[in-house]
Amino acid sequence: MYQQLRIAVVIPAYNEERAIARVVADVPAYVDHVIVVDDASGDGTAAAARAAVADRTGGEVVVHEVNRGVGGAIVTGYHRALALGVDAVAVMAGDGQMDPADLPSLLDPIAAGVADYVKGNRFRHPEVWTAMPPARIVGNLVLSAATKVTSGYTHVFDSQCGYTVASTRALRAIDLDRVFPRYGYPNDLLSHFHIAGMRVLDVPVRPVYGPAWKSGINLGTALHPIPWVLLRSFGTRVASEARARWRARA
Ligand SMILES: Nc1nc2c(ncn2[C@@H]2O[C@H](COP(=O)(O)OP(=O)(O)O)[C@@H](O)[C@H]2O)c(=O)[nH]1
Ligand SMILES: [Mg+2]
Repeated sequence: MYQQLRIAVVIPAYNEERAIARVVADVPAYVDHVIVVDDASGDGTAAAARAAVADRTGGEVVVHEVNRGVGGAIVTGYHRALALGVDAVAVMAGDGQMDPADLPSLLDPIAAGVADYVKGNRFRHPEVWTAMPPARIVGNLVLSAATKVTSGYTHVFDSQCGYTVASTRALRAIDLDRVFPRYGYPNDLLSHFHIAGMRVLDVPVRPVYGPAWKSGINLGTALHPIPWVLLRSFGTRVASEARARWRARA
């Protein structure tokens, strides 16, 4: 429980056998459910995750038979969290890039009832310019600027930050299974929330890039499919909101 809220943490994990035990162990004790989603890893992630969750009540591992992508793994975790009846669901990556000390800042606006979805913004943290690799900074600035336009949330930045908390109200307001499942997922998710009229906020979080840092994102995935996903979610959002305005007038 955190301020009267029952909390689940969803941890998407793909080939994270070395990091996953630490990530699970570091989830704060006030979190009621820890759901690790192993996205059909080729290594020992599932076994390592099972051993890690055995040490805490409310921990479980869901295993995908086939790889669905980071967004697909998060959506599986969201469905499970909704079934468990929690009030808010956080996402913390299986590679340890989220600092558990930042979780209260993400939960507070939900607990106070002033936001439906809260995400991290590493550009509001002083360490970003030294901690984040330069190529990442450039790519992120471009995608974050584009996502302001496509999602309609002009006050939101650091679109690629995966550290988030959603209220269950927000998760029920959209069709989770229609959100793009691979890289481009966080950008598309924001468009879905905008159509549903959800209040989105970003809060400073610490950028974490450890010595063993790696990512599935490269220039190839950044150039394809993310721009197409952005175009599609922009088109869908604008069309859907125009239809809603037209219906309200009629
Ligand atoms: N690369 C990759 N990561 C996945 C996949 N499914 C789940 N994940 C997890 O999603 C999280 C974010 O992925 P990562 O490649 O680190 O992205 P980045 O941190 O945004 O650069 C990690 O915890 C991965 O283990 C997948 O299909 N591919
Ligand atoms: Mg990562």
